[in-house]
Amino acid sequence: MGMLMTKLWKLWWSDKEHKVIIVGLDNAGKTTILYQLVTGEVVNTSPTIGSNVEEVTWRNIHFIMWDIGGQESLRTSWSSYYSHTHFLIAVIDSTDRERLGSMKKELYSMLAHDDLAKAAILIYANKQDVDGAMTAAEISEELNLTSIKSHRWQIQACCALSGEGVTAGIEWIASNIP
Ligand code: G3D
Repeated sequence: MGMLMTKLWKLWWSDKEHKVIIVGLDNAGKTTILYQLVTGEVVNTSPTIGSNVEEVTWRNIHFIMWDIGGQESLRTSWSSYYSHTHFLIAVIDSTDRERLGSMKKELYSMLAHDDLAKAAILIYANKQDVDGAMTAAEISEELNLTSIKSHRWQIQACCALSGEGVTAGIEWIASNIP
């Protein structure tokens, strides 16, 4: 009976749509990652004003992905996207040492938000192709990720231009669907 319930539960979940929001500072690579997932290709991007939304199907799992503009003036509106979010993807430009502190502040403010209390967090350390980029381990340390006990989280090094590492992140998300 237990096994049957588990199978039925998984079937029900695979039929559901899972809301994912993609956040990060402007220029981090959010839109490039989104369209890498949708089309498997790099598309020309321009700064996101408001949001882009796409449906992504990954191994029969349906995701609705919101890519939210990251310019400073738009960050105050991020919380209006939070309700019913299952997964939060935070994209970091690993070459942008100067603004990692700003991203840390945004990350911890998101973790404290009630609407994200149950969301699992995937952090992409993007732009790993660029010489001198911070490694995922460096970013993890700077962001003090090991202190996060309230949420499931994962950091994944990636290059949105080639797609390297992007799939591994989505696999982590898929494996964290209850
Ligand atoms: P955003 O949606 O977070 O604002 P975009 O960021 O997806 O628009 O990307 C911003 C710029 O970073 C784009 O360059 C994009 O091609 C580049 N970029 C995204 N991911 C990577 C990556 O992994 N490596 C490198 N080298 N560049 C990346 P442009 O020149 O179009 O502004």
